[in-house]
Amino acid sequence: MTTRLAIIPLLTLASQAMAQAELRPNIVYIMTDDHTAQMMSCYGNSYMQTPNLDRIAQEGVLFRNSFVANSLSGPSRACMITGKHSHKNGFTNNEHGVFDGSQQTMPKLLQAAGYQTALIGKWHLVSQPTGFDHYEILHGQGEYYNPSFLQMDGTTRQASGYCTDVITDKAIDWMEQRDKEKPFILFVHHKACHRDWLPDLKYLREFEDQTFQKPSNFDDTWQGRIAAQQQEMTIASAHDMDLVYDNKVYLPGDKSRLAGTYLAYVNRLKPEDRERYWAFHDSISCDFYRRFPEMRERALAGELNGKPGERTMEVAAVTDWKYQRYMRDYAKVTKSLDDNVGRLLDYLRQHDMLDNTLVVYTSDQGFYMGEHGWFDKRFMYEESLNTPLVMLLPDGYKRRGEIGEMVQNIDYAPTFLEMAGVKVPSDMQGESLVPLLRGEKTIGRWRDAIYYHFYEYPAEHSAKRHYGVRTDRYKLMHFYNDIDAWELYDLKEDPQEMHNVYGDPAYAKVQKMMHAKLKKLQKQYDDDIEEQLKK
Ligand code: SGN
Ligand code: CA
Repeated sequence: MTTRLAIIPLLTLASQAMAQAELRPNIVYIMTDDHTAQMMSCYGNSYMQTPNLDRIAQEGVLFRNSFVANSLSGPSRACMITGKHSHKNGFTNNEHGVFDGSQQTMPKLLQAAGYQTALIGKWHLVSQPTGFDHYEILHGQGEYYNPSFLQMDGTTRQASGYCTDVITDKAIDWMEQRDKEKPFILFVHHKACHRDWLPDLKYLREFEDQTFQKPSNFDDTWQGRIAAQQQEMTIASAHDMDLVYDNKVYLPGDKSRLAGTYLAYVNRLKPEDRERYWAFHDSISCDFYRRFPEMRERALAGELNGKPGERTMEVAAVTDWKYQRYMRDYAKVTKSLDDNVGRLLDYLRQHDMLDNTLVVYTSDQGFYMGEHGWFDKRFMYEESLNTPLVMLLPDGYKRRGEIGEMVQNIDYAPTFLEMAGVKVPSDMQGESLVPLLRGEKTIGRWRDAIYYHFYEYPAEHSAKRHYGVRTDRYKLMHFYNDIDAWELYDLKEDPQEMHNVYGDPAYAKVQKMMHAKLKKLQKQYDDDIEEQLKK
């Protein structure tokens, strides 16, 4: 009798524990590089169709106001795995940092809680990954063609194929051989759609008949915005957007700032593939030289620029041509990405895993597709502050459709931890998205502003250092270091951020309110930049 009585509670406890373990969802986290919402049809854009990403949004949730804390690869990744802003996780920029892998991270906490943890693809944090049972990572930015992967044993192995396919294959292989009794988190980090947008050869001819419509602020002259005037990320500039490397206009012997890098990437193709590559791109190069015979030398030397408003007809025509090439290449690369997201979803569906798996699709930041005349990111203006975020939710999370609350990439770590039943450490700065995913009412309880800080200057593209605050309607930014310039935008009246209203008496109250919000967030997140600037 006593024995039976003792056994019952034990059994109950065991089954409770099993039920708990079963509730812990798997997490498939797909993060791309430089993929922007303007190039996703589920965000309502018509440049291209992304049916597989749309599937996620239609069956799950789409975050309309999703932002990064620092619009650059390494820093964004560090924010994501630590749940902390850059000044706290220590990885503020790509060029001078090494991520301190001894610090607390979300993968480590999940691993300690019994999750299997794996990472495939771009890492970009310089130090070796910590907290992963398995990893295979690209070196730095990685390569599109036959990419090399650093293995856990320190050796490098070159894979055969197109990077986006290879990363997906490796992700699926890992899921096949994992311990099926345990929950897992799998980080699938693509190189696509990062510069220099080298497409899969099967898509060389895709989008070639499409003419992309330039954004209406393509010819922005950056009035009232000093940092914008001084950047080096303009499509029109042959120095910033290299005719050879970026636009793939190359005839044997051509030299440009980045021609060597371009050839090294293309030469990774196997000889027969290289032939296919050149056969197509020779026709593009010939098209350029037929149209603009006079411009060749200046373009290759990076001298073709023409500030907005001062562009000759010819420079404007070259710029339009470059824009079409840029958009087509980016779209081709993105098409492979969408296909491969479809492959992963199919795998999860075929293995009946979707009920118990959170699938996240996001990017390390947004990107300019010609807005303000630009490519690249870095600035706190909308297109690069935003990052796409769509999720398929496991059972028990009933929210569907669009979510309007402002969320940030520092929120992912607390979200995954809470879903896994792991206590969120109090020093994490992000907020768990779980209440939003459960469909709970958050009115008056969700954040009303986000904080941003970008550090990588002086550096490529010359985007000045800046920090700022954004609410649902306004944005205040301060550019510092070798300038001292404030900008304020009314996003309702001026969604394209063309009119800096800082100092405009009509916005005096808003300005004061936004300064107060900025101070509050800097205090909350413990960023003492303003103190440092006073010294
Ligand atoms: C490289 C690119 C830049 C890009 C940075 C950061 N230049 O340096 O255009 O801004 O990466 O990108 S390239 O000549 O090497 O292509 S990030 O997404 O990794 O932060
Ligand atoms: Ca990036």
